[in-house]
Amino acid sequence: TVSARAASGVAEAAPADLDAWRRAATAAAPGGDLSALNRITPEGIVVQPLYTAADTAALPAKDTLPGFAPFVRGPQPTMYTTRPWTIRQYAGFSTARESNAFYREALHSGAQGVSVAFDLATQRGYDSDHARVAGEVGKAGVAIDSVEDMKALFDGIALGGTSVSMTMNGAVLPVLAAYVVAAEEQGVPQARLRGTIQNDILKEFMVRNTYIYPPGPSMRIVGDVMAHAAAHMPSFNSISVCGYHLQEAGAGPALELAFTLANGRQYVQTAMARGLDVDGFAGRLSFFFGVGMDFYLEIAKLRAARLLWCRIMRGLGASNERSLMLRMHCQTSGCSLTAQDPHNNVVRTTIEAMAAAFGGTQSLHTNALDEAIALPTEASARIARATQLILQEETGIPGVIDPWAGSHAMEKLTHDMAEAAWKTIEEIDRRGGMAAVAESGWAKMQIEAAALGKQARIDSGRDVVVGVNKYRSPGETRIDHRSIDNQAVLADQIVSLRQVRSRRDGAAVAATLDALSDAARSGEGNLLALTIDAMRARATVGEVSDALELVYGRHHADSPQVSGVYAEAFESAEDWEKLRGEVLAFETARSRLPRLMIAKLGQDGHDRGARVVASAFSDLGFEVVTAPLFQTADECARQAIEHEVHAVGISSLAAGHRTLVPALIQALKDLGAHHIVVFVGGIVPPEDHAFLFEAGVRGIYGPGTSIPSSAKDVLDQILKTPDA
Ligand code: 2CP
Repeated sequence: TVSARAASGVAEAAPADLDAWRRAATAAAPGGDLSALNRITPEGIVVQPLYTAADTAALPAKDTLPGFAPFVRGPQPTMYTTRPWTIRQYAGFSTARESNAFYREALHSGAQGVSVAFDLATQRGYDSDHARVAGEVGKAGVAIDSVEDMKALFDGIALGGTSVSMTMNGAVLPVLAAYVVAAEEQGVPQARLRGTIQNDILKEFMVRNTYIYPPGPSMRIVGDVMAHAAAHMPSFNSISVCGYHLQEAGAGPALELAFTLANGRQYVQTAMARGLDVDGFAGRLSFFFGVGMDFYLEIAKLRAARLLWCRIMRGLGASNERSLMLRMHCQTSGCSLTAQDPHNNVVRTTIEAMAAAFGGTQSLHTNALDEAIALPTEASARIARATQLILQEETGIPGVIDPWAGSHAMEKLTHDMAEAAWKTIEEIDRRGGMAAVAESGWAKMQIEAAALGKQARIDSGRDVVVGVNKYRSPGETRIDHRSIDNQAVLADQIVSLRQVRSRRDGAAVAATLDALSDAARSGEGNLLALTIDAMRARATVGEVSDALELVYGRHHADSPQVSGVYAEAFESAEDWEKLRGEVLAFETARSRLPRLMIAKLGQDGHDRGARVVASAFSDLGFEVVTAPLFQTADECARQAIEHEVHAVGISSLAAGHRTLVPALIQALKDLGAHHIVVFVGGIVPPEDHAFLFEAGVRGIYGPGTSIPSSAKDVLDQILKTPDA
């Protein structure tokens, strides 16, 4: 009988008969086609419905141990069993004093490290009192102008004991130097500093856009930071090579992995070309990945990252174990969060955090549930932190090292992910290496094409986002959010800048800044060491940036737009044709196609949304002009008029909309262009909608809005407005 067989265990122990399973599964598969049960990811990775020993028999790296090369199972032999990952929440807003209070409370309540978010003015190397940044000071991060601000930021936080991560790239020199001097004045020498500086400029040129100088000088700066840290800051990670932003910009996991590792390799080669011994600095390279909702593939990605980095570093002649070992920070995916039904974001973040822990991360940021809407509140930040504390202290997850090891599915997916990424790395090599493909725009185009495909799959319902394109809630869930009084922060910063400038020895500051410009010009000396001198003398972030800009200039990017990808991936022919028909009807009514300018204002360089919208609108038949980044409202208004557009779409992701959008509408009016329709997309809290509509905005399209529906609305709004 069945029960007798079960009791004896005979049936359970019988060898797997794969052919019998295939026959049974084929009979059950739709249309009798077993391959219909495979999922093929947009990157071409096949996810099978079942994995067996047959899938893993030939895999080379399936039976390794943690703490030993190639480190697939983690960099430490004991992993979380002796020390869990670091709970490190990225935060910062308003003034240094307010951010300091937030960090102290977080550390008191379970956070284990600090991660500083700087405002866009600081990231782009402007002092708070610069005319270009008035709307952004203290908004999406903390405003730091000088060592005095940095000292206030870490007041009461022992810099020798707490590891601090700083997300700084373009203005890495003055910010890291201010940190070194603030620590020095706390009595902590450079040699004892623990922490990480992002210092990953290549991905800035690819997606994040907070570069300041052109690529060549920017790479010298990266190299100078690495060289200085290798010589004087042995416990400090001099770079955090980022995949996170690539994923946020639209890259799938294999593309994120390939570009990140290739960027990392480029930095190693740059440092080696300057004569640094690879094993002298490589142990302090660190990585940073995004973790999205594709659970198995995200775990596989993190395991594959370590495997490939070990291969790459051996190829570069590294021999020290530490140099071969990839250590990473992870952040749950911001772009997987939704403004609709925001409480669902806690679930998404928990699943992503589990993937990061199963993938063996060293440090983790979990997003707060309101991050698709605004900066986290105290309450949402607390839930985000607790998500990690619960995983660490209630679930037992940290008690088993790399528990997915030996799973046929996970080992095969790790292998397939590594292979897919490796193919792209080989393609990069054929195209002249990472610096070349970052500079030519090829890398950016690959990411953008992936983003457009994803957007079209969501807009046409093929990729499900619960509460957004399926199971939408009939009502709207309102939640509290944090808002920053930007004018008050600005006033504070202006006072402290005045104090700093009035108390210092002006001639001494000028001498240090001249020395910096000279070193930039001659190529001699270490720019970080010289900047530490300047910041110690109380130069400001803006002055150091100016001293270098004098020699290097400011970089202006110009990247071509992807076309046709959105149209190709959009799957609802009926909706598509309907909208195309309306665009053509518009052309008949107005004797020309609808023309739009898609722009970003101020220092907000997060342009993924803007570029996706521009490309998709263009596929829909609009004429689209993409404005250059970093414009003032006046500059943007003039361009809109020059290009004779019907409408300007502003993409705002850094909370500058309350200041910058009304300024644009005013500038258009002042120039007599009342007829140009202004709409806004991006992160705009519901509380700000009435304010913007009153200022004259005609449409607001938040995260989750389908592009065809916003396009239809824009067309209607233009038609309601008399033409110029
Ligand atoms: C750890 N240690 C152990 C073990 N685990 N020792 C023995 N057994 C173990 N099981 C040791 C480590 O070797 C290390 O000492 C120390 O404990 C700390 O551990 P860690 O693993 O190095 O952790 P960490 O100090 O937290 O550092 C983690 C990273 C670091 C990843 C290496 O670079 C980091 O914190 N990165 C964070 C980056 C970040 O926050 N980015 C924010 C981006 P030793 O050091 O002596 O070996 S937000 C960006 C936003 C989105 C934006 O850009 O806009």
